[in-house]
Amino acid sequence: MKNSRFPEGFLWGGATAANQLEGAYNEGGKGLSIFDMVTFVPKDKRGNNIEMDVKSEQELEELLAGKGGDNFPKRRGIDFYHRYKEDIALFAEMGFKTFRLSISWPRIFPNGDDHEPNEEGLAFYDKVFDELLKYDIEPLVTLSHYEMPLHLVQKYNGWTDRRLVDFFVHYAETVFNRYKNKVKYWLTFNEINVSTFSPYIGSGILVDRVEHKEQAIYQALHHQFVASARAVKACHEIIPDSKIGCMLARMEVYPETCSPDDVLAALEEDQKNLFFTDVQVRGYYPSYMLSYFEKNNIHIHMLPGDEEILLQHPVDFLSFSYYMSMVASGSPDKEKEKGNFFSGIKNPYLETSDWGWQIDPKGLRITLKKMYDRYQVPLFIVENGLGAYDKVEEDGSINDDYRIEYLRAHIDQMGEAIVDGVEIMGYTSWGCIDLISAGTSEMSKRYGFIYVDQDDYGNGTLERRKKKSFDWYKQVIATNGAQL
Ligand code: P53
Repeated sequence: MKNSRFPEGFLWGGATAANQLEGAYNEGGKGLSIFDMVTFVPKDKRGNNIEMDVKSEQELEELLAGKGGDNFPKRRGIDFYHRYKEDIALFAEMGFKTFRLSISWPRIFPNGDDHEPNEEGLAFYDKVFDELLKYDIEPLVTLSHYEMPLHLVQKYNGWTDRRLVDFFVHYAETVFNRYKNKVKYWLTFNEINVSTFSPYIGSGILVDRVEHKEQAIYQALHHQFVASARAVKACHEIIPDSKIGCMLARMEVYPETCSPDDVLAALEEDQKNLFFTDVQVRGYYPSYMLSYFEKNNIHIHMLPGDEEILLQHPVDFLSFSYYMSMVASGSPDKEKEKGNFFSGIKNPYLETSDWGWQIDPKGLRITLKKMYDRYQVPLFIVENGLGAYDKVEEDGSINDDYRIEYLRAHIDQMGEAIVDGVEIMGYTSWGCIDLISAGTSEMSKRYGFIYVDQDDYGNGTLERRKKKSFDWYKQVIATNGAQL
């Protein structure tokens, strides 16, 4: 299309994660993953939006003994494990150029510290990748998306233990070697910054086992940075024509007012978010973070060679999720209103989703421009979308105009950012098929172009049904974003 703002070969598609999609949690030799232990908590019993952490040894023991609840939605997912052919055919019908999925680490190494991989797990992803390639859909594969083997939590307290680096690199090399002719686009750790607010899901840490929580989190992150850089190195060696990126939950932060105090608070919030990409793209720890560590009595233990590996093997591109923006205030005792996911301050210029996420399409353009200025590497939006309640009408249709509106506005701003000079590789909308929510384990928080008949308790036929947004997105891709 001549009038498109998007470059030729732009990678349009959808994004998912194994733990929210596959189900079959105990089939094909798979070991338990951390998210297999997270139960559904009904809305009226939830403190806030994030209920995904297992916090203590005792809590984990109870869950394993079957005493901590019986609704584990991520164990069932949406049964992609058995229905991937049907689902991929629907993605192909929409014209997907790429499909983002994760490999479930415990399908390949059930305990995480095993020496030999599980052939049945490897064979499953061979079939999935072959199916995608049959339709010319490029797989975009996340190595670790909140689904590390549970055994690594039990035995090592997750990424706090340096030995995880070797286990992860062995896993990464195994899948690079196996899929080197099928997969060219890779991501290391999904939303690597998630550990700072969810240490169990981000790093496999049971917080009751550590004395200094922040110390443990940042030490675990150091191990992940090193593991990620070594994976980058291995990926380039094993698959020379590959591209491998990092992945950040991008939190664009605005000052509440133009008061310098608020501006400074917003800047410092932003630095805490950009720290992760500073390390992974620039290749070294930024001075503001070293200062933060010093002030908070955090000491990162590094081995000789760690700094070199970070510097020598930065990522090829930067990918991120974008759902909302946030507001920071410099006055600590100010009453914070509820309504924002993390900081609690409401932006009066924005509307919120049914889950209180503040919808901000222009924030996407701002964030794209800011990150491209800072890093000068290609960007990839690998998650964006609207979690909403959908209604199936009597005639079977699902009229998700609100979703179309959300995506249209964001894609439009992405187009404007390209016109502004930002280099963007692609866009994969989150949860292109309805799946289990990461944050709340709900099925009823839906993101898809494809409806899946299942409720929060696992009732339903699992039948797939196109929503109104299905045909809309199909036309977006067909016109390379010219017709929104
Ligand atoms: P759900 C928090 C903030 C932003 C993104 O989230 C987040 C989270 C964690 O909930 O996670 C990403 O399902 C994540 C996906 C997740 C998606 O956003 O809670 O990478 O796994 O499903 C949406 O609505």
